[in-house]
Amino acid sequence: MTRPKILVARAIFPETIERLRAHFEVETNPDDQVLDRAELVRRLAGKQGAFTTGSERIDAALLDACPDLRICANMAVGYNNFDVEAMTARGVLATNAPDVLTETTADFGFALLMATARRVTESEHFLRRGEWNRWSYDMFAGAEVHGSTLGIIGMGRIGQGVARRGAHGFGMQVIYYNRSRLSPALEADCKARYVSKEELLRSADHVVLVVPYSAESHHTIGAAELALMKPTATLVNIARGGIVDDAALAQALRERRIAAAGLDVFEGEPKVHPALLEVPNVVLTPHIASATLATRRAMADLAADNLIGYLVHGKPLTPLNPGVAAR
Ligand code: 8YV
Repeated sequence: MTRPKILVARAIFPETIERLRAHFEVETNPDDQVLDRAELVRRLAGKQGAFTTGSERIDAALLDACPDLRICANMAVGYNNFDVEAMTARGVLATNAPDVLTETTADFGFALLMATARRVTESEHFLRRGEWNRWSYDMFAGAEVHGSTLGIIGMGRIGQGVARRGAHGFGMQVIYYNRSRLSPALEADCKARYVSKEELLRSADHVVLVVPYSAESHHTIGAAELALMKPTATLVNIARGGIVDDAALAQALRERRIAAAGLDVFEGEPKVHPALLEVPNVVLTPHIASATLATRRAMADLAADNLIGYLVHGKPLTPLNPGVAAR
C-alpha cells in the first residue's frame, strides 16, 4: 500500500518529523526557508497533506494548483493564513492547534503587560547605554498594575486566561468586550464584567487585545479608538498584526496620547513599522507569545496528530471545517 505524501513546510522538531515518517512519505524543509507561493506549489505537487505554520498562505489559487491536497494542518491556533471557505469548497480539510497554547500565551500577555506598564525594556536600554548614574524620584515611574482596571478585547480561551491572571493574581477589575457575552459561570470564574468597546477603551488602565484576525477585526484599534483611551493607559497586542493600525499607534505613542504599548505582532511582520522602532515607550517582541519549548512541541504534535488522524484514520482532532471529514 502506498503511503500518503506530506510536506512539512517549515523546520520543526526532529521528533515530530520522526512521528510523521512512521505514517507518511515526508518532504521537509530543513533549511527553514519561508516558501513563496511558487515554491510552495512546487513542493506540494503530488502531496495529500501539508503541515503549515502562519507563514504559508493557503488560498483558492494555491488549492487550484495543488489538486491532490486533502488536508492542511496549521501549527497555530490562529488561521487567518487559511481561506477556509475556499478549502471547504474544494474538499480540503483545515485544522488548527487550539488549547495547547492557551495558558502559555496568556502568561506572555501578562509578561508584556507588566513590561509595558513598568517600563522594563525602556529602562534596561537606558542602563545598557550607561546613562544610569544616580537615583531620582520619578525615574522610569510607570503605571500601577495591581488593583488597576484591565480591559480585554477578545474573550476567547486566551483572553479568559489573561483575565484570570489579572483578577485572581493582581486584584484587577476586569472588563471585557467580545462579539458574544460569556456565560454567567465563565464571567464569575474570570471575575469579568461585559462592557461596550467604547466603555472599555475609556475606562481601562491596561487594554489587552486577544481577538482573532479577520476583515471585521482589521484595525480594531486605530486613531479614533486610541483617542478614547486614557493618556496614562497602556495597550498590549498578542493577537495578530493588523488588529492595530501600527502607524496610528506609533503616532499616539510619540505624542504621548497613551502612555505605552507592548506588541508581539505587527502589520506585515516580520517587518515592523519604522515609526514604532523610533518611539521609546513601546515593548517589541518577535511573535513569541506561544514560544516555550513544551508548548511549541505540543502545537507541533497536535498538527501532526491531525495529519495522522485524518489521512490514516479518517478522524482529525481539531478540524475547522469538520463537514469535509464527514463527506
Ligand atoms: C504561532 C500564533 O507561533 O498560534 C498562533 O496563532 O500566532 C503562534 O502561536 C505562529 O502563528 C506560527 O504558526
